[in-house]
Amino acid sequence: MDWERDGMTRRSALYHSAGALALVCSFDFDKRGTAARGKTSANLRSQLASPFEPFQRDLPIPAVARPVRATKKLEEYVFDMKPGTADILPGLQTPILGYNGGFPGPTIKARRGREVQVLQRNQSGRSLNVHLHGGVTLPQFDGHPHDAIPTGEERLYKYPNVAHSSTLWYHDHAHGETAQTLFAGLAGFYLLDDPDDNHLDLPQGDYDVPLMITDRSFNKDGSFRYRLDLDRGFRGDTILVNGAVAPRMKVERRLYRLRFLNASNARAYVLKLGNGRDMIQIGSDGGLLPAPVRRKEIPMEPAERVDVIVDFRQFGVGSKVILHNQGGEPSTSAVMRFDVVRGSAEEARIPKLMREEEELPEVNAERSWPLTFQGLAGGASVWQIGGGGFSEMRIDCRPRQGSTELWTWRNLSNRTHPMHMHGYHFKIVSMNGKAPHPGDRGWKDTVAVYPNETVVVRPYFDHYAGLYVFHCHAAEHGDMSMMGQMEVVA
Ligand SMILES: [Cu+2]
Repeated sequence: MDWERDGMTRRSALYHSAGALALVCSFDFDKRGTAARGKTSANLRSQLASPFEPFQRDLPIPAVARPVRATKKLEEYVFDMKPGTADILPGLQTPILGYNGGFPGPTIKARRGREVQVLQRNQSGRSLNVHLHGGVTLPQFDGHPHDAIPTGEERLYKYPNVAHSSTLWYHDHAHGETAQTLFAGLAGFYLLDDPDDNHLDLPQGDYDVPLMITDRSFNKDGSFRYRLDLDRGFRGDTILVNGAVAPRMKVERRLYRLRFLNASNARAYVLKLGNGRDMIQIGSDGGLLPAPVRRKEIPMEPAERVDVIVDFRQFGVGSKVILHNQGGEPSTSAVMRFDVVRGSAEEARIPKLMREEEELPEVNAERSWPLTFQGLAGGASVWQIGGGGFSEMRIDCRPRQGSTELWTWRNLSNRTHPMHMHGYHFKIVSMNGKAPHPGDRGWKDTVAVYPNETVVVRPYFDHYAGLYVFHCHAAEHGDMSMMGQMEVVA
């Protein structure tokens, strides 16, 4: 199936791409569309089309949060975690749980060297907490699963922003309930910028675009439909980018920085642009790579981030460039579309070198962690790390602050586990005996351990000492109960 329409007219491309997609919808929308016709005749055509057809809506960009107070050294924010509604399907309101009642939450733009404090007020009706994913924070601000904010109460989180520039995100981490709260909408971007990177002339402003990719299913009334699948994790039949069904985005013929985040519960994506045009990867979880890496396909497990530059000068005005999910079913194979609408003057460039390789301290310990699906007495099964499920009573290891270690994830199951470490970053040493892809050689906080494979990583326990968790970021796996604790000792 050829969805790529480089150089074709907009009209024919629109018809072609819409017709080519066999969409598996979770319910029949024609009835509701017919009923709604009388109400909004102005938008008749979009009412008649299935709301699950891709490229009908413009890409929303999550609002940038405004600090309530800001100095050179500190920015303060106040967020309310509360129920709200999202405009995802035409004519329907989708109930969500969100930061300030929105999905995605507001984007925090932070600067290296300037602290951010977020007062999180929990008005959700349930216990929550907040984890800044990829953040380097003291343990009391990390969102340990048992460190909850009861509903009606608030908590001040302090983020020192001592790490390099990187695409982070914040989300709920309530013990055993993250699959539900993440699914309900509690996720937002946190973009950490380092003024020292300004000389790289990367695309900025409107040309620096955060893209939160999630999957959902819907009930007839427009609400999210969740079905627990402890084995595979939740997999929806509809792709949302920044909360819109496979949207379209008008772009100019110039360089764009696209910051991909997989904020799905458990779905992995393999991103491919058009017929396989290059995306120039510049960053991963822990920030900028040493040098750009050209990629035609980018696999993304839950919680991973990949920053790319796309050069839209290679496409003519009028081109429609689809971002595909190579790993998807028919209804989840289109992620979004870029519509090239006009030329533009270029201010950015593709840098040759971005970041120096750090020298690491010697390896201080080696640890091996089998990942298993374990049957329990009574017939239930749980996911485990190192032969145990999560217990706040157990500390699985005590690395020394300032050291590096070698951790071997041995996946003895037939599901992929995106293994995530709080508080620190690691380098991937090998993936099933092979050197990692150049795009995976930067600092990481989440790594895919594929079924029956082995991944060796080298965490660097720099910055703060204290108690942090590490876990599988397939949310259903982490909840039940693929999570361990490490206490980094000074
Ligand atoms: Cu897992």
